Amino acid sequence: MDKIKERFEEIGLPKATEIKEFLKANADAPMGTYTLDSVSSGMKGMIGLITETSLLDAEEGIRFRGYSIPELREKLPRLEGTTEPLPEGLFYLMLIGKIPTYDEMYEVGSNWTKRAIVPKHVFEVIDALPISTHPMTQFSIAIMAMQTESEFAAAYRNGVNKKDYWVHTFEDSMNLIARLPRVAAYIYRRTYKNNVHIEPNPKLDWAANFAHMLGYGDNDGFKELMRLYMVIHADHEGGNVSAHTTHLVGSALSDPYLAFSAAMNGLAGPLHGLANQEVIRWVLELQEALGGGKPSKQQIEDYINKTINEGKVVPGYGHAVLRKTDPRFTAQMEFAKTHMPNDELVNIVWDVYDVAPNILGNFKKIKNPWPNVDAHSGALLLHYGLKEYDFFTVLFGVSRALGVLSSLVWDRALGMALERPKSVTSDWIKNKIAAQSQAK
Ligand code: HAX
Repeated sequence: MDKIKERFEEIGLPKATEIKEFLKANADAPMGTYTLDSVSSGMKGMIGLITETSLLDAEEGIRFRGYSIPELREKLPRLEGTTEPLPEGLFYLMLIGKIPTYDEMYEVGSNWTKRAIVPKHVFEVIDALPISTHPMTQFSIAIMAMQTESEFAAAYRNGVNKKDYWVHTFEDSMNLIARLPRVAAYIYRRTYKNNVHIEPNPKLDWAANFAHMLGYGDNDGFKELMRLYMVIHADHEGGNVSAHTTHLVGSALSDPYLAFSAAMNGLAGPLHGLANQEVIRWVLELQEALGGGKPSKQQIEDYINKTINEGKVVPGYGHAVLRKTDPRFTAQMEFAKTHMPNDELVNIVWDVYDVAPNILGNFKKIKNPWPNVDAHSGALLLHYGLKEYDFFTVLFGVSRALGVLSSLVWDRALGMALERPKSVTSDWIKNKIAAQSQAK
C-alpha cells in the first residue's frame, strides 16, 4: 500500500469516526440561525437559493411556476391527436412564468429547430473517446466541446455590460437546448447502433425528433413517452445537485456550456440521476438471481433486505426533500397503465412499489421510504426496446437542460451574486460549542 494511504488509514479513519460521533452528539447545537445537524447533513432544509422556475413541497411534490404535474398535463399545449404536452411549452412557462398559447409554444420549437446544427468538431471529439466510455461522460465532454460556440464567453471577452449578461446567457441556453438531442442521439447510435446515425427531421417537435434520431421515430407510444419524460424531468427546484451545480458554476460567470457540463457530472452520480439506470440494473440482477421470470413479492422483499444488509441503497427509493410518492413516479405509472399495463418489467416495478415502502419505513434512519422519479422511468424505456440502461441518465440530462438553463437566464437577469458559503473546520465547531457552553 502507498505510505500516505497507510497513514490515512491509521490516522485519518479514527479521526473521521471521532468527528462523525462529535457531529452526531452535538446535532442540536446552534450554528447561526440553524443547527449543526443542518450544516453536517448536506444543508438539507436550509434556505440558501432563490430559484424562480419551480418549487418543491415535501408532501405534494414539484410545482412548475405554480402548476403541479397533473395540471401541466392538462393545461400545457399539445399537438392535435397527441396526449402529452410538449416540453417547448414547459420551457416557455419556466422562462416567462405563464402558460403559453399554442402559437407561443410553437414559436419556441421553430426557434430551436433553426439553432439545432451541431458543429462537426463535437462529433469528432465524441468519436475520439473509447466506445466503452460511459454515455454520461461522453455527453459531458461533448457539451464542453461545444463551448467553442459560447456567445456569453465571447461577449464577456469583448467587455459586455453587466446588464446584458442575460442576453448572451439566453442565446447560449437556447442553442444548447436545441442541440442536445442531436448530441445525445449521436452518442446513443455510436455506442449501441453500430455508429449508424439518423438525420434530424425538422418537421417534428423537439421530443419526437429526439425519439426519431434515437431510432424510435416509427413508434407513436415512444414519442409520447419522450414528451412526458422531457416534461417531468426538467426541473426540481434549485437545490438538487444538477440545478445547484448549474447555478454555482454559473455564479462565477462561467458560461452556460461550462455550467451545464458540470451539472451533468453531478447528474451522473448514483444518488442523483444515475439512479434511473441503477433501478433497472437492480431489477435485472434480482431476476437473474432467481433464474429469470417475475419475482414474487416475498422474493422482492428478501432482495430489498439483502441490498440494505450489504450496505447498499435501494435505487429509486428515498429523497432528500420529498416525503411522499413522487408525483413524477405517479405520472409515469399512469402512462404505463394506459400504454403497457401487462408489461412484465412494469409489473415488477409496481410490485416493488407495493412492498418497498413498508420495508424501508421500518429502518428508522430512512426519512422517505417512497419511490422517486427514477423508480419507474427505465421500465417504460425498456418496454419500447430502449434497453441500453447506461444511456438512461443522458435522457434525464437532455430534459434537465430546460429547467436549469431557464433558471440560469434568470440568475443573470437578476444579477445573482457569486456563490461562496462559509466553511469551517470541525475544530472550529468544537471551540465554538465549548465557548457557547462556557458562556451559559
Ligand atoms: N435504500 C437504502 N438506504 C437508504 C435509502 C434507500 N433507498 N434512502 C436513504 N437511505 C439511507 C441513507 O443511505 C442514509 O444512510 P446512512 O445514514 O447510513 O448514510 C439514511 O438512510 C438517511 O438518509 P435520508 O436522510 O433518508 O436520505 P438523504 O437525504 O441522505 O438521501 C437519497 C436521499 C435520494 C440520496 C437516498 O434516499 C438514496 O440514496 N436513495 C437511493 C438512490 C436514489 O434513488 N437516488 C435518486 C433520488 C432522486 C433524484 O435525485 N433523481 O435524480
